[in-house]
Amino acid sequence: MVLKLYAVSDGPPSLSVRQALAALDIPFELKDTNFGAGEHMAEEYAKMNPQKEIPVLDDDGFYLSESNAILQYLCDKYQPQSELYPKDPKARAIVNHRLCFNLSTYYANISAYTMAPIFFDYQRTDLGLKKVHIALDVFETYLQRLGTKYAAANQLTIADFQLINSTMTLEAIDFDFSKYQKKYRRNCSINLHSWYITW
Ligand SMILES: N[C@@H](CCC(=O)N[C@@H](CS)C(=O)NCC(=O)O)C(=O)O
Repeated sequence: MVLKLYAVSDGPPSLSVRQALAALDIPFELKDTNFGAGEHMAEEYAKMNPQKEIPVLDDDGFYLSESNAILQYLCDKYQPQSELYPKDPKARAIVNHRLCFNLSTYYANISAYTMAPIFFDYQRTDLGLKKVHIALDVFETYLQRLGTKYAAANQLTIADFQLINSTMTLEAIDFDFSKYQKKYRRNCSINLHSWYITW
């Protein structure tokens, strides 16, 4: 049975999974989930994901949420040789680290500033902006220390999907990136463009 992905258009975690599916060349059925209409709050949806969050992957009745877990599962099950999720323990640990960093800090700090005020009753505050800069400074440090072309390696990995989509939400509000190096965002944009347009 073909994989089903419950996704919301423009939601960074949903976009990451769609980019990975396209990059790994895995056929899937897109189940467009209407966030505005609260489709993810329905009882039926909660049976797939009690957290009531989007995305959810349905692999023939095996339901998986949390986009990091979905990305890892797709690589492990469908393209185990893919360099998007390297096998070497250290290389994989760096990818896993960047995925955790995105979930705990980078996306958390950025989305609270960029997305929460659009969808919920939150304000953009100086403290929120400070937290965005903390996240960007730490990410910049990781990029400089590792010295690779992408966030976790010299090739694109699943961590880049998450990190670049978090960053993209700042671009959407015309955030001033002049303090930060452009190289990483430029490298990712070139690579991701072809996958964006295949959707
Ligand atoms: N940690 C989750 C976060 C997913 C997430 O935040 N999804 C948003 C849409 S972009 C959502 O479903 N939010 C529901 C809500 O806040 O009620 C993941 O990575 O999959």
